[in-house]
Amino acid sequence: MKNIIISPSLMCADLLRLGDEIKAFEKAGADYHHIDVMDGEFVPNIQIGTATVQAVRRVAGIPLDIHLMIKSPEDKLGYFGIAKGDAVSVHYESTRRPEEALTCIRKLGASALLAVNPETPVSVCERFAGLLDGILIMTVHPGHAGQKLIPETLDKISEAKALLCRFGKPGGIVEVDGNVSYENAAIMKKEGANMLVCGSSSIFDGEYGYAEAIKILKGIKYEK
Ligand code: S6P
Ligand code: MG
Repeated sequence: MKNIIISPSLMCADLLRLGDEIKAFEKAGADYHHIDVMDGEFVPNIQIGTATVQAVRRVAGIPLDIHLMIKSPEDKLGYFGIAKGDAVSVHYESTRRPEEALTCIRKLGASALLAVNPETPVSVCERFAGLLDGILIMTVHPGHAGQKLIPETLDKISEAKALLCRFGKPGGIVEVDGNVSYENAAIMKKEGANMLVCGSSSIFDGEYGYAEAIKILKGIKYEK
């Protein structure tokens, strides 16, 4: 069975109990903590600041998956305490200097991902393929949890996988973010996604406990 990486979105967690939530995700089998950073400019919303990212780091026993939805991320990477083993995504649409951002992320020992908005073709990643450890496909518009999947984005998952293979990275990360429900996750995995951001559509919907939810998303048979 393929190894599916699970990254719960902290933005959807109970923020007043964040330390407990972090421990609960880890106990349940999460692989990363997904942290959405929004600057109110690249996206209208403002979320999860640098002090919180560093506080999460202090208690986290697994790496961070930092999704930067901020303008000119290359100028701000130093604020996040990026560490070896993390995954860090910068948006193609947010910067004129993606090479600089990706190079800096890799120098810090993290995996560098280029994120693409629903209307951005995957082909924009080709120019930067040599610097990429993966691609993040936004399956909703960045900025808010609780949105509906944009079906046209599903084809982009297999395109991202094919692009990474073409550039000699068959094990590269193909991350999907947005309305990753149990049903949509099955389709996304078939298309080639190997990293799932889990939010209000799955592990936080209250249908299962975190451990059961993660087992289902990973494709491990779960019997109630
Ligand atoms: C959205 C953000 C996401 C959300 C996640 C929420 O801009 O990047 O990471 O937190 O998608 O999940 P859901 O299931 O509510 O779409
Ligand atoms: Mg995200």
